[in-house]
Amino acid sequence: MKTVFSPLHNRRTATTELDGGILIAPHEKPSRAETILARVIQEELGEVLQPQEFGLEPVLRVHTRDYVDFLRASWADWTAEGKPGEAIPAVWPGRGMRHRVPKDIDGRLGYYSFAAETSITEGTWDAACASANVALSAQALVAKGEPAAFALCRPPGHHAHADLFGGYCFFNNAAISAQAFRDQGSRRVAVLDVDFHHGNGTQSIFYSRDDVMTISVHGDPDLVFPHFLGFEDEAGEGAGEGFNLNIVYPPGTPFSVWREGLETACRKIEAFQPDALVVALGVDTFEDDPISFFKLTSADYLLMGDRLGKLNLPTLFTMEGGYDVDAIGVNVVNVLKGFEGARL
Ligand code: B3N
Ligand code: MG
Ligand code: ZN
Repeated sequence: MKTVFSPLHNRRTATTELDGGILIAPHEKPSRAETILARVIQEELGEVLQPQEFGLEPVLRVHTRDYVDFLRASWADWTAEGKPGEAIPAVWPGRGMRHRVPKDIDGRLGYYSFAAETSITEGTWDAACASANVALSAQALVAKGEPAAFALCRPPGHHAHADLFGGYCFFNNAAISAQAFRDQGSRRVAVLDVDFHHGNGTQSIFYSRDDVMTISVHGDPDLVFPHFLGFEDEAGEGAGEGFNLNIVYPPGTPFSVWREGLETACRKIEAFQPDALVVALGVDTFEDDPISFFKLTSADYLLMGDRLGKLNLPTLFTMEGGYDVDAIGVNVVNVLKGFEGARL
């Protein structure tokens, strides 16, 4: 399987994340991508390619123009006011308030975000664009006939809504890729999110559509991020009714239980008969992940990949979460090797 990787991920070097009332060094850090790349090379998964440049057009199929303009200008707008730290939202349009875009950068940071852990920094725009190009380049490989490709995206994307950043995400790489498949002639596309967290952005973007099915298996949002979306009664709306599925598990969930959710998801995808599959691949389901509570082992990721491979669909993997840097490379490549093993 080919991997697409951009060294420009390194432009995203935030030094602050709001966690537990203090600013810590972010969990979402450059060594994550470098460790995965090293394992891809070590295990000889396949060729590693640099991304092509797609411009903003495919991004704007999913994100609003005003959000993209905000993101591009946000660091310059922040520093122009002489703010000393990284750009962190601290005020939101709460219930009963006006949902209009303020002029001031503090107001705009709140308007275009849903959480405060994710700082915007000098190179964030460059890295987010590179990450979308990585996804689109890998998508193009699959669209042109590769059975599968791995988009080693950083920053991740699945929390980003059409006009909201948060959860370490700016552009929704999985959604942008799913839309690209549709725009290139796929009639139906499925997005399966196996990250520990709910793919709230992906769900929201496709919630009223029946051409892109969204499924996420994740930790109970009553207990974990993103807290306000991802419950099992969210099935889609209007034409999209029945085309969104959330499968929720409690703390301590082992693979023996998690795989039942994967099986349910796979059966729903099989019935949908999509032309392409996008897997939002996070490995923060790992037993030693520092911010999550599932108990998957490194060996389990081989079995996860095997089941995904048995779907026998043209498949794009987009990299999402996973914060145990010592294990992230092994776990990600195990999914991809398990997938390829099922296709032999
Ligand atoms: O949820 C957290 C969080 C939880 C536990 C932590 N510990 C135990 C140190 C620290 C932080 N923070 C909110 C931001 C989470 C963003 C999740 C990004 C992700 O992986 N999405 O898939
Ligand atoms: Mg998920
Ligand atoms: Zn996650």
